[in-house]
Amino acid sequence: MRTALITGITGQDGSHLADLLLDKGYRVAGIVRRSSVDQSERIGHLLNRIEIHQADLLDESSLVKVIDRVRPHELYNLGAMSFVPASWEQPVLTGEFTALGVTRILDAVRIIDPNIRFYQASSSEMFGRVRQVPQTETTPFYPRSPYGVAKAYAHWITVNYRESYDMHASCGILFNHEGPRRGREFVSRKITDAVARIKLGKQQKLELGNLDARRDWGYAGDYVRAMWLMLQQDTPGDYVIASGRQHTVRELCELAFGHVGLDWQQHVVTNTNLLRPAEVDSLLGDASLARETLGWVPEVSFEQLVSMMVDADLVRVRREIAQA
Ligand code: NAP
Ligand code: F7E
Repeated sequence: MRTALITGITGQDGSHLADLLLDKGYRVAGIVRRSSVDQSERIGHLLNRIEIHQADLLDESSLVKVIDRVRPHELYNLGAMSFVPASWEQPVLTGEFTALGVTRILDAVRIIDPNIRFYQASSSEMFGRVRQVPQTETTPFYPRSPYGVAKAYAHWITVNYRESYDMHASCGILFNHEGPRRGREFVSRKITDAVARIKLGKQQKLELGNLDARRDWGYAGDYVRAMWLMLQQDTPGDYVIASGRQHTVRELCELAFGHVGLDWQQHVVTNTNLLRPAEVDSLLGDASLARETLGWVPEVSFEQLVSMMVDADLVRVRREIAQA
């Protein structure tokens, strides 16, 4: 039986990846940082099938102990401070979690067993003010937030450990991916949650920032499959994972409100406080390498993704109303 260890298992991607690996017959262990409250909202359905270990990306000795205890064949490093606006509020902490945390975990792997296959969650935010359209594995980075800068460091330290210590370490340069488990502060979920609440009479208006931003959005369930595929290859590598289609935030609003028969323009108001100090205006990925080498193709379209998210939020908000 193969064993996988996941950091960030309580997050959107961690929960989807745990679902996928359990389906494939893996023993799945997850790292959670200590908290005084329950963090298992997304993995509640898995708690009797996975192992949970406490450790923190800020504390290398805790990582060494858990890796030694679990002895995984594959380690997926998904833990990070992942909300871009928060990275301006806490730039140093973002660097500690999202950048140096990766050195700590790579070093823990090197110490315990350098044969463990390692996945690093790199991000399209590294492309920032884009140097090429569409973006590929060779497009130069120009990050536009402390988060993007931290991810660029994390990406290169992973490449460096691969080259220095001959480790099977791969980076997935994932473009935005969403789903019903997405955190509610991210724009897709903020919109679909508001659509459900407005439709059911619990909210009137939705405040957003930059409606012109363009993103290449996909479904998280499709994207975690790419992570797994990278670690099944004989040789490690870096892959862009993207849908190859781009939409504005405005189009996302139109589609989500339209799905329940509402006119987005009646409900959305812009608030300049939600604009970022430096914006990533436009991202569009070219996943040809992943398609050709990994055989990866996304299955859920943007339209299906938005409908899926609105429908899930409608079910949840209806349930909350019934329980109130
Ligand atoms: P998410 O929902 O925000 O989950 C982040 C996870 O990291 C949570 O489980 C969180 O645990 C954990 N974490 C944060 N700080 C930690 C620490 N100090 N020690 C241990 N764990 C810590 O993010 P996601 O959307 O699943 O994304 C997964 C990874 O992919 C992240 O690295 C993100 O930056 C990257 N990424 C995401 C996207 C995307 O569009 N979703 C695209 C490219 C790259 P708590 O529950 O304790 O907060
Ligand atoms: O913003 C605009 C905002 O916060 C998308 C993370 O998973 O993907 C994510 O980062 C766009 C931006 O995601 C609001 O200005 C407008 O242009 O959903 P988001 P993100 O910043 O692209 C990358 C790939 C990651 O790696 C990150 O971890 O939407 N926008 N109005 C807004 N965004 C938010 N959050 N809230 C608004 O009200």
